[in-house]
Amino acid sequence: MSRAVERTELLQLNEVLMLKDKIRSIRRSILDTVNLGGGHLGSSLSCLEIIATLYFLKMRHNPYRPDWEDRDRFILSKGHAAPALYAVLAELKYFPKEELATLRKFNSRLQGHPDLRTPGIDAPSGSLGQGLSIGIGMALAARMRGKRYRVYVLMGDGECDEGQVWESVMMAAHLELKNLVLIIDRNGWQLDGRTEEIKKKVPLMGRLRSFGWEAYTINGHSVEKILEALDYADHSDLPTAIIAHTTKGKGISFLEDTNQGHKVRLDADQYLAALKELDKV
Ligand SMILES: Cc1ncc(C[n+]2csc(CCOP(=O)(O)OP(=O)(O)O)c2C)c(N)n1
Repeated sequence: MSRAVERTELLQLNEVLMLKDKIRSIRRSILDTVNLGGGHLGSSLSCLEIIATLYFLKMRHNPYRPDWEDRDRFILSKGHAAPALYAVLAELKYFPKEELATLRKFNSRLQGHPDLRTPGIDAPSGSLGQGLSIGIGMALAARMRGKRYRVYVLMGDGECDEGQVWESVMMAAHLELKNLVLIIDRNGWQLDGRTEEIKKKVPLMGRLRSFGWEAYTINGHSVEKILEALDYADHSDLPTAIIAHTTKGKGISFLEDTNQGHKVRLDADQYLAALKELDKV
């Protein structure tokens, strides 16, 4: 192995370690934000590593120029996980961290679901099922304008029940949008219960492949695996779907893999217990 390769690998290892540290403090910041303003705690905690890896290690973007034309685009199609996205954007200085305390307040730029008024938000979302369609438009625009930017869409597994998702899955394959990456937060829960009890999603990967996508499954809490999958997608000739297996409520034992944290504000004892645990994740 050449020295240059060794150095690149070392640098990446360093970046991954630093990001894991950051994720630990961002998880606490999400807890505090939701504790003050309310919101979807469990749904935010399940996708934090995905959003953080994209913004810190993968996407080309510039917090000082949120509307830079050549930036990679991110669409949080499961818009109710906005607290996770806001916490990452604040860490990157898209807006002051103190603003997180205004979540869901009147006149705040940080509403319960992403809004274009917020620096760093590329698309409004919240009505489930629409993000991939928006992503297709952006990816197609990049191709038509000869731009190199890539488009990342994060969707919930319950969200896959929306018919529009499958129309857009078909369209992206038809258009061979290789600059489009869909990440599915496969936490196994949706609003009314376990995904497989509400409407079977398995075989999710097989379905996506049969629609003409590149698709694979990863551990959605492993920064290394997320990064590897995203890097792999750079070389695909097809649109890519990454099914990221995650745990709803990750990091707070009494919320983990339950739906209790779907939308919750913890009481004082729970909040303190959660804080203690998050320091250990
Ligand atoms: C079109 C639409 N219908 C219903 C809702 C209400 N809703 C908010 S979160 C949610 C569950 C989503 O489940 P999933 O996509 O699995 O996300 P998770 O919170 O489990 O990560 C629903 C139905 C919505 N936001 N949009």
